[in-house]
Amino acid sequence: MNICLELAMKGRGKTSPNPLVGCVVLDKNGEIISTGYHAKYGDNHAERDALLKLNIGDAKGGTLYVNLEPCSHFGKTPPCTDLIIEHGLKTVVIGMCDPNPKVDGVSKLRVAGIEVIEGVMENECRKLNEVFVINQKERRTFVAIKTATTLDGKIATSNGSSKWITSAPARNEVKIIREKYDAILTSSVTVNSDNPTMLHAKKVILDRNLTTDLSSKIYEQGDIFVFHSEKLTPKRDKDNVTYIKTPVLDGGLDIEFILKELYKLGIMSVLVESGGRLNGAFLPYTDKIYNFIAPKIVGDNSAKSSFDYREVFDISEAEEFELSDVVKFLPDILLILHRK
Ligand code: AOF
Ligand code: ZN
Repeated sequence: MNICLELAMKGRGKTSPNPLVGCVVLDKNGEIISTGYHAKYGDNHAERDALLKLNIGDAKGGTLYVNLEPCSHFGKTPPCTDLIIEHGLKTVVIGMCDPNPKVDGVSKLRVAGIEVIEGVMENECRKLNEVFVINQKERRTFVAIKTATTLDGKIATSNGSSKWITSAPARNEVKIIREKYDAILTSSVTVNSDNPTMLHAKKVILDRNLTTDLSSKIYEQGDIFVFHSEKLTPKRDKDNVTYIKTPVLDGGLDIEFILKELYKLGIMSVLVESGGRLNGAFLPYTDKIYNFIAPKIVGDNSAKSSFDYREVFDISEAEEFELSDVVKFLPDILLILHRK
């Protein structure tokens, strides 16, 4: 199953809205005779990729490992269960059930007389496909926030100086994290104050009053979706920019409306990279937080905080997250947290 997960990861950033899947086939003597993975959306499923490399008979009496329950429906490709049955496998070992309601591969395999072992390394498998699980079960975009702070939770000084809080290894990791998300999202405040490049295929900018300059670096590349107040009509056009009129709620753009639009646009996961206000606005909808921490202290209460959106008097009102992982990118660390 570990090999399945490693193979599955090769498809990272290329399979959305589909899952990351890897597959290993063993013959009846327990020798690995083939492997496969889902390389990109629309390509063969992992099981098909692995089995098509074999002749019928090679895997007879063998075992197939896959991190996700094999599909039993006709989608872009025919059901993987049919191919598994045709190859005469004796056992199928599955990491996790497919949350896609169209899929009932386990029963189909069992009816065909194949032994099915479920839930092997289930936690690791669920973690790998956390975006797919939320998309399938809740029919919404997975939301993550990335922030980089000092020890005292600051993302900039009071006058906006922030380059750089974290060092090169952490900043390089941010590029790797971005690749896992269908889109990155930021605000007009960040674009206007930091003029970031944010290389990505899809970028979302929340720009209520259309104050960002089309000559900003962020507009140079990628498909860009600008959400702005429905009261305004954009005057300037650029080929890679789509404008979306958005209702305004309590002085800010309606985040629920934006998330629904992103889902309709096929953006299955989004990484929010912005300041304290927008981070706060997205917090109620956030599944995951990446918090880089540099071993530095600003020590100024007027410096900008990573979350700054409300007044709180009782500590019990604090938003709670669960720590999933801690990784060193020395001299900094990365905390990965999930909603409790
Ligand atoms: C994948 N790759 O390796 C496996 C998948 O309509 P389709 O053909 O794109 O099928 C997509 C569904 O197939 C997907 O939602 C998931 O439930 C199931 N398994 N999908 O893209 C794979 N094994
Ligand atoms: Zn399949």
